Amino acid sequence: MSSGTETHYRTCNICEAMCGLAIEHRDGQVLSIRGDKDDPFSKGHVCPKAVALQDYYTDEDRLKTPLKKTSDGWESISWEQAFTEVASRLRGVQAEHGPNSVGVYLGNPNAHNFGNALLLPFFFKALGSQSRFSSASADQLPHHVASNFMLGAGMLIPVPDIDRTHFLLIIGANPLVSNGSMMTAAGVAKRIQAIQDRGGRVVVIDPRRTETARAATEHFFIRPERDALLLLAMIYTVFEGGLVDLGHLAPLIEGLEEIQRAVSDFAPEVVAESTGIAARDIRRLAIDMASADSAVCYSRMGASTQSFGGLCQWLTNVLNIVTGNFDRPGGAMFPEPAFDLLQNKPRGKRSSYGRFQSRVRGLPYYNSEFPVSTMAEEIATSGEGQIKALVTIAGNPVLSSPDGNRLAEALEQLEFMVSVDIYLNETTKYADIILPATTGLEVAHYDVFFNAFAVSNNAKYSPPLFEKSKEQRHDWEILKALALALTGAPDDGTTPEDLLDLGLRQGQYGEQGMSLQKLRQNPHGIHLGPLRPCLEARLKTADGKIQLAPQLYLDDLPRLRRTIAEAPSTHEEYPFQMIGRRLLRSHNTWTQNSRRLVRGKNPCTLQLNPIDAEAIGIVNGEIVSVRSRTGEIQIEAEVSDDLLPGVVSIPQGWGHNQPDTNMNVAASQPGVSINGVTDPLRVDLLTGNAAFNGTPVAISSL
Ligand SMILES: Nc1nc2c(c(=O)[nH]1)N[C@H]1C(S)=C(S)[C@@H](COP(=O)(O)OP(=O)(O)OC[C@H]3O[C@@H](n4cnc5c(=O)[nH]c(N)nc54)[C@H](O)[C@@H]3O)O[C@H]1N2
Ligand SMILES: Nc1nc2c(c(=O)[nH]1)N[C@H]1C(S)=C(S)[C@@H](COP(=O)(O)OP(=O)(O)OC[C@H]3O[C@@H](n4cnc5c(=O)[nH]c(N)nc54)[C@H](O)[C@@H]3O)O[C@H]1N2
Ligand code: SF4
Ligand SMILES: [Mo]
Repeated sequence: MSSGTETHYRTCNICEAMCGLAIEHRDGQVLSIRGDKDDPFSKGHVCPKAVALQDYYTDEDRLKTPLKKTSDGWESISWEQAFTEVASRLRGVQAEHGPNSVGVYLGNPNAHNFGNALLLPFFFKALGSQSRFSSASADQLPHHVASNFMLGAGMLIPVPDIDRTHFLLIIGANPLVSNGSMMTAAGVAKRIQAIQDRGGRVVVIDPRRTETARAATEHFFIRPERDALLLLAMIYTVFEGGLVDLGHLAPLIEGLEEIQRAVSDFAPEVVAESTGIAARDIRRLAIDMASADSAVCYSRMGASTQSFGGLCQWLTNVLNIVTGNFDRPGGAMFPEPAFDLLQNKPRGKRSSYGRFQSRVRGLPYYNSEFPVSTMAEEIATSGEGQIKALVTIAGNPVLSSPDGNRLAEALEQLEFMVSVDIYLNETTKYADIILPATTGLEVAHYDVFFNAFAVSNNAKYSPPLFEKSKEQRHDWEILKALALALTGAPDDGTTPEDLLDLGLRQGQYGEQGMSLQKLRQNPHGIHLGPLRPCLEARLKTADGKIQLAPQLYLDDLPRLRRTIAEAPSTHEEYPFQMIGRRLLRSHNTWTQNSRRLVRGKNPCTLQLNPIDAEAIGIVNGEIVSVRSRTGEIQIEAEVSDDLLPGVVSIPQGWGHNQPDTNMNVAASQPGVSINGVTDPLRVDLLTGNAAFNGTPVAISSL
């Protein structure tokens, strides 16, 4: 190492995997970014996106000072002016149209920034609006609703104990590319290989032969949105074979008989044709899972962002429970994080599911939010309670939410919009004021959420590598300044570090000396041990029981049962079913402004099976039209037998070709937005989650 070169250790904040990084730097410049082999959790794993963190730091397109839209274009204004104007405009709208006329949309990076997580409550309290939305309802909402009703807390999430299991059943997730979600497990590929090396099995259920499917022991194609049927038939088989084994949780389980009754209509023979999986395979899967030394079913985006996302996540838990694999090593387990979001949550206080219905379409409110699928109509539909102003915080819903074009039209109707973001992009271009935040290497980091989904217990704090410049503000500073400007309250000086330290000291490792100072002394992070059975102590239901059969799930079964008789696609006009996919070299909509990540061949293609391509006369590489009820996009076709016939796949997070945006690198490989053809009317009616998967589309040559 040459003189003056230092190594900084931190956790990557891009995705959920919590990879430890070792960053060599000198004189304010990054020399290299590698996996930190001494990080006890990630053990040196990284993906190609980690290296791009330096690009966002140096990115010339990134905004640094507040911008105000004027008739002559964007004008730089001072922070003081920005905060005063934003507060007075928001209060003005509320004074005229009521407190709920200001909407807020939170995007995914909020979950990767502890300053946002800890300061947002102050901002919300100051604003006093119930019109809140987030990307959670285009993502993992069904997981939270299932935990809320079964375990008493939406944040009490079962996580696959991937490092000890003997049988991993993956439904609708592609962790080899996504690096795991609601399963924080840096280096998933190695962990999946290790299951097979120790004589265990990995089975993937997916309409596409994914990267994960290729690495698994076995893969079954399934028709989109039929996973709940498969799960019911597996649970049926467990009862049929007398294989129910509740293990140590037996005294805590309520509702076993109701489950047995509920699954009695769903024998494997009944669902085989509909799912596309043979009855004997379904039986074998269920029996193998029930008789494995330990086993766990893990279902994710493919099983959540679909019309039966709520049922899928409930039934995933039920399957893990009835096979004796809940809260047990090798099964679905519960992390005990050092900063515990459930620390002060009393028993018997479930979240406010359905306390309100959305104004226009009556979708359920959950955890103080309405589903994002209803945001555009709540802005565009006049009447009492209409949203007239919007705050977006680290979100790009024009590209990320269903029918983004319709949302863009709605944004144009707003009286006022403000965005806290790092770019002038497809969403923030509609704002009147953009408040740019620091990001990545300029920010301190601690994972308050992903430690709660991690496959072992760990804690790690990363200070900023580079000090932000004087003109810049952190997200949390912006949120706090807005809260103070809205209320006129004085600043009491609270920082996210103060709140983090308090939580660490009050948490379950506090007595053993856990604190922010201790984490500062351990820059690689501290391992706190493997997951342990702990559910009985962590349960938050009023009676301390696990509710296996909450009524609202039983009531949703007839809606699912009706699909058994339906053909795979019931739309003559739109005969294909579209699903999404993720790409290793991009994260959602925002990482594409790194040149090293968007080099090479266009990855944003429509994949379709050769049988389908031939039937409609499409050749590989051709630009084709994809049409749905909501719109049309044009995209390059990639013919591949990885897709089930009748199903087509398009990546999410693309479409950086809009005028008036300034992500110039991203524009060199723009791709197209899948959400130009997704449909906000397609939701899981139980949770309100967006049903991206299975969108009916038509494909044709241009
Ligand atoms: N069709 C389809 N749509 C999908 C999905 C899908 O699979 N298919 N996936 C869904 C999922 S899982 C998700 S999570 C959502 C994501 O939806 P969003 O959260 O709306 O989208 P992101 O691309 O994560 O947007 C991040 C925004 O934050 C900004 N940003 C990045 N870092 C920072 C920061 O440090 N501070 C601030 N203030 N801003 C920052 C970026 O510039 C960008 O504008 O998309 C959903 N949409
Ligand atoms: N590289 C990269 N990593 C990421 C992200 C990224 O954009 N890029 N985004 C991050 C975010 S925000 C999230 S939420 C996670 C998501 O992490 P994952 O859940 O692993 O995400 P996907 O890769 O979208 O996997 C969904 C899978 O479901 C399949 N599928 C679609 N419809 C169905 C269906 O009806 N049934 C079944 N069984 N399968 C179906 C798809 O083919 C796909 O393989 O990834 C995170 N990690
Ligand atoms: S897998 Fe996720 S956390 Fe790890 S380096 Fe890649 S983007 Fe960062
Ligand atoms: Mo997500």
